Amino acid sequence: MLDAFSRKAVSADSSGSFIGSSELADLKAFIADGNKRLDAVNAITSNASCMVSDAVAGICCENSGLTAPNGGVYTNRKMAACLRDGEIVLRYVSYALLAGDASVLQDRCLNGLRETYAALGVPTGSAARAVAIMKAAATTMVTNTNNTTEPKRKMAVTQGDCSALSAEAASYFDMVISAIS
Ligand SMILES: CCC1=C(C)/C(=C/C2=NC(=C\c3[nH]c(/C=C4\NC(=O)[C@H](C)[C@H]4CC)c(C)c3CCC(=O)O)/C(CCC(=O)O)=C2C)NC1=O
Repeated sequence: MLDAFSRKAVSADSSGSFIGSSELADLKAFIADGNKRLDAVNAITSNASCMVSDAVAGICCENSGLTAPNGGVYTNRKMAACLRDGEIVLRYVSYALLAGDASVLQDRCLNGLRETYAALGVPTGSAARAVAIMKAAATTMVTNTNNTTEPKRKMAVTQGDCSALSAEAASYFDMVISAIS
């Protein structure tokens, strides 16, 4: 598993070069935005169960076949597995956002997931849609612009521009979607 710092060392090593000034500037920016990043991770993790249940409810509303006999979440066992998978994905996205690097998500969550889903007959289109709903929710949580649920979900944080962190979080959700699609 890599983070923003070890990633720079590994890529410099692969070209046999020292860490250059542009890499150091990137890392300075990473440190300067550290508190924002922690707030962004907190925004996601404090709302995780709401985001997961909302996303799974969403796919079930959009596609009634999922809860019908032989559907993807038909039986409590499969519904429980689906909710758990949503939580796993969100947890690994939050780890990647904390580290500023996707390797933990890629290596420990997404590696082989497409094959697992194919073997079990988990409908990947619906799974990707659930991830897309979580992405929409998470990006509004990170920018603190969420107004689709109770207003109390807005967090008391120092005002600032979190658009870059929101875009970074979005890119991790996109990796999940492309890994299973
Ligand atoms: C380390 C990270 C990690 C991941 C990512 C993971 C995923 C994962 N999801 C599974 C199952 C599953 N995943 C789902 C998920 C869904 N079904 C749907 O229709 C929805 C679209 C979707 C929810 C959004 C379902 C229903 C199963 C059970 C399938 C079955 O047993 O028939 C399984 C098979 C074993 C089990 O049932 O527990 C694995 C390994 N496990 C891990 O340890």
